[in-house]
Amino acid sequence: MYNRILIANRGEIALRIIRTCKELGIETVAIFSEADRGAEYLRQADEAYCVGGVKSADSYLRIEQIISAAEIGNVEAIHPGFGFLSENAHFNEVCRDCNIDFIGPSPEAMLNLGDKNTAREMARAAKVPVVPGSDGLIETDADAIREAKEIGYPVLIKATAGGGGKGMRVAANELALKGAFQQATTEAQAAFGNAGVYLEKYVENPRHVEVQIIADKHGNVCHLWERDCSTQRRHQKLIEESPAPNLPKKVRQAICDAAVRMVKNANYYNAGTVEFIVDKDFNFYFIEVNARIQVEHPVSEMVTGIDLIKEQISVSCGEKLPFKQKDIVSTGSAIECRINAEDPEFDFRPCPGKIEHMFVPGGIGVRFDSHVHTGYTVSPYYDSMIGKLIVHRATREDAIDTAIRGLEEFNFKGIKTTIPFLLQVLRHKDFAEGAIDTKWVERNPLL
Ligand code: MV4
Repeated sequence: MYNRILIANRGEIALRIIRTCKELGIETVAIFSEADRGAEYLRQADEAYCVGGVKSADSYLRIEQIISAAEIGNVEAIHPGFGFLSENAHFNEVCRDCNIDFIGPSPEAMLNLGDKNTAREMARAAKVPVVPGSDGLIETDADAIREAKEIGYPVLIKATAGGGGKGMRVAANELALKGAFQQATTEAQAAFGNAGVYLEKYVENPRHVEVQIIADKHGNVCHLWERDCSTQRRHQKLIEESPAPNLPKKVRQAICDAAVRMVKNANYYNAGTVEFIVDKDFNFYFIEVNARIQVEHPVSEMVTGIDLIKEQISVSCGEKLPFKQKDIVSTGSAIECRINAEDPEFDFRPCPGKIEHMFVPGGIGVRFDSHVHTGYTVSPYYDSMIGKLIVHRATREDAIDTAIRGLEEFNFKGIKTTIPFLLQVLRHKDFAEGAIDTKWVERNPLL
């Protein structure tokens, strides 16, 4: 096992990783920007180095500064967390060149899966269902029109370098397609430096179901069942849960099996998530692979009892997975609510500032993953997520009740949070019925 690792991240996930390292007897080196200097969570690390200014581009994204901290800190590995450099294949490769283990997949697997059209072709090769669509990238207007006629309208234009909803456009007919194709190409070039786009049949109001994977470097791949992340707004997830409500047992098994096939075929190791959309008839289609630990990983930890950060670290240093698929049992129901410093009454605008006072829930079945405290100042420079309330109970009904009870127990003074909005969703009959799809929030302008 490693003696010492560097955490190339900040806030909640940095603290989450430090906590597991402590339990494993691994020393930790943290990095911080000028905005995070002096933050309480950094005291939990054994060492901490400043890597630059308040902007992410001047600190958490500066590869040479992070590698310098890793050299000075004498670490054997870097955990990238999520966001920032976590899916940057170049950083991954630089780590390898510097003889530092990147706690994640190989740069090659990351590069292949990072290209959505390539990932889609890999899914096809692994007999994982993909949405009917174009064979490869679309080069011209005429290409687009011919393919769309075959697929049937409406079609969705996706940027191959996109993902997470970036660079997508719906076209309802041939006229709209011509304009949308040109726009999508231009936008993709500007945003990603890659103009490649492909077409898919547009699936109306799908659910978002994703499968948590953990794989070692010896070819062993296990899934930790699925999460439903349909409660989202403008591609920002708000609530995630496991198991997915109302998913027929056979479909659940088929999605999890498909995710394992996908990852095995890609020679992927470490933690990853295979994302699917599910239509109203429970047809499921591969969307993309997220080659990192995700924000919502705790719901899978709660239902399986597996510490995913621990397994990431141990497979990274070459250990075999300590369990077999049949040992991974999903028990009860877990729900995660993301608590953001945003004002839901004003279009979820970020609300940075000082937390003058805070009270945090606890009790049976309650976990709060967060780095904030009374007196903490939420910075305007980073993501507005300040913590995650995760509940785990025997049944989904009880989990909803505990989540509501927990959210009601919070008391934040000084900043606005998404808690009132989360409560409205959890109290809604559609949520109780497990009837939320990815367009639900946009169709229900609450508050
Ligand atoms: C789709 C789709 C409908 N049809 N593909 C958005 C994020 C990206 N990961 C894939 N996304 C979608 N792909 C086809 N062919 C609808 C979405 C989508 C979505 C997917 C998952 C979670 C939330 C979403 C919100 C809007 C649209």
